Amino acid sequence: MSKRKAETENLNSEFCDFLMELANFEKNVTRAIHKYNVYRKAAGVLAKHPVKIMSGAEAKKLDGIGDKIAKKIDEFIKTGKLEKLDKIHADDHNMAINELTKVTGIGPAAAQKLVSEGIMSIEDLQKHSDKLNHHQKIGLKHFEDFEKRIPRAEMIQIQNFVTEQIHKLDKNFKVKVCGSFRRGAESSGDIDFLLTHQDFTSTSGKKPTLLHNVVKSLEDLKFVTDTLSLGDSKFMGVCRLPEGDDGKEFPFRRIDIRLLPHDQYYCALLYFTGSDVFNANMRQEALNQGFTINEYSIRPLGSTGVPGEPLPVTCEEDIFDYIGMKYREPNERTA
Ligand code: DCP
Ligand code: MG
Ligand code: MN
Repeated sequence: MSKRKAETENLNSEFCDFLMELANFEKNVTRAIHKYNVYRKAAGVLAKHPVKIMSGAEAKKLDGIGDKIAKKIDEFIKTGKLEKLDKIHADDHNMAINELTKVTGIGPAAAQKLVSEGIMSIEDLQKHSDKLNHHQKIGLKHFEDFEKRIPRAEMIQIQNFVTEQIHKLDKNFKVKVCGSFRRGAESSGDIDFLLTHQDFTSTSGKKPTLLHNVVKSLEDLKFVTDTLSLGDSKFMGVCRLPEGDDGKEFPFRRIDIRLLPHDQYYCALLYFTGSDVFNANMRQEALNQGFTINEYSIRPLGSTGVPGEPLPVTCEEDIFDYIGMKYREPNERTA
């Protein structure tokens, strides 16, 4: 329980809120992913900081907070607002793009195109759903439910429901919930399952039926209700728990399931545990140390920058060790 405290008690939430708003603006509107990462990292660092920040100078002492963000913190403390955010809010175009990207399947590029065609709101989108692909249509259909956070208690119910079903199918599956849940979050935006199977290695050939069978059985139970995309190793979809004894219906939830060969399990576990900002920072640190990490492997970079063979990995700690980084527990991987 105490391990999760960092994610629940945030004494700097006011700053985090405006930093996250700026981050989303950079991601969705200006499409400056680097700036997005900088704001997200700063928000993550402040969220974990155990005391309330009283000035920009104080914030600047923290890792990941530079001059520009320190100035914004001072401005916010002094005036209670940010001029940059006021300007963003005053621009309908920006606000519409931000709004449309809340629909799963609508990325920044699609949102900008829709807005340029005059679609300024979710309501407009409903009138023009012919412009959307299958994924986006499902996203729109469940827009309200997908905006709701999933409480940790329900995440545990989903974890147990799915794990039990998969083990009924085949006991040799390993089932792990990753994402924000594994980082200890009190609520999550979706649920991320990572699967591996005893007989499945990266050299044993593709096992296309393994994941398809899992999805099929969850559909048969009426737990999985929609498929957004399904490949041999990745399923994105929609699920809902059966109603409880009190007859109350659960909201529809976004579910992702990935299947990886077990020799790639720990790189996948690290990747899917995130956070996305933590991953970006760790990948950069790996490059600095002459390695390249992705969701499948860690490989040394030769003098020419060409990656070598994947290194042996038997746990997450191994990956941190290779690049000389101190091990971080999942709940410490916010930024
Ligand atoms: N991921 C990543 N880079 C991305 C997207 C995802 O490294 N651009 C990794 C890290 C994430 C994990 O995949 O933690 C799962 O992605 P989610 O979008 O589900 O993010 P979270 O589970 O972290 O948060 P949420 O509670 O919003 O689902
Ligand atoms: Mg998630
Ligand atoms: Mn996800």
